[in-house]
Amino acid sequence: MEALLIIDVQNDFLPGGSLEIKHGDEVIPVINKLQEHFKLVVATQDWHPISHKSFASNHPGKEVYDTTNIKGLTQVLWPDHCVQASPGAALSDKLNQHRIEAVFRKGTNPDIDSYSAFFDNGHLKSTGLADYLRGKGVTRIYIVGLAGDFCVYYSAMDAIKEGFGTFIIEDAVRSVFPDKFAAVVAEIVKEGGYVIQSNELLTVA
Ligand code: VGL
Ligand code: ZN
Repeated sequence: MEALLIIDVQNDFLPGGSLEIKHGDEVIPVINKLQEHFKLVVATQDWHPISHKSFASNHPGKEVYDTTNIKGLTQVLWPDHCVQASPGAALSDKLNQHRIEAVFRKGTNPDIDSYSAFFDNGHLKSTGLADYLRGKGVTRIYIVGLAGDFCVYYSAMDAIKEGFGTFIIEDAVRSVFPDKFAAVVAEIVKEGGYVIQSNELLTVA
């Protein structure tokens, strides 16, 4: 059984959003098409309290994109984004949401960031996603969305560690720092995952 995992297609990560990813909106039509190919579609939402420690605004004297140390982990400091229940945190209304069976929220603990759909960055707490997918008989996960060099990357690494066949659909992903994505691809492949293009799934059977 296969599942499509849609990462963080939220207004704040799209053009015009507070943490906009260049060309982020281009993934949406591809993802909408891909959804038709999957029996199970699941999504994530970055969902931060306003006091979240990943926000530069909560570190006086620090600037956006500076780094700091949180619980022994290097933390990039972001603009305020995906504040719980704000319009920026909503999934894009261009994304077809009718087939999304469950939405897993992450980044709710103000003291630690959570790039992966499965665990926070310190692996302190599970979101429950791995057990949810196993409970539905899923063995292969296809990952799409934003951002390729953060939440997609960390989710793929955890999916591999959790024992799922793990595929990133490259043309349905955009990155905060696009130049970093080649290294992400190399790392995913090195760990046993796959990086494919949407047409490998969508070509007529
Ligand atoms: C993300 C930076 C901060 C992501 C979330 O969805 O990739 N990036 N929070
Ligand atoms: Zn975030």
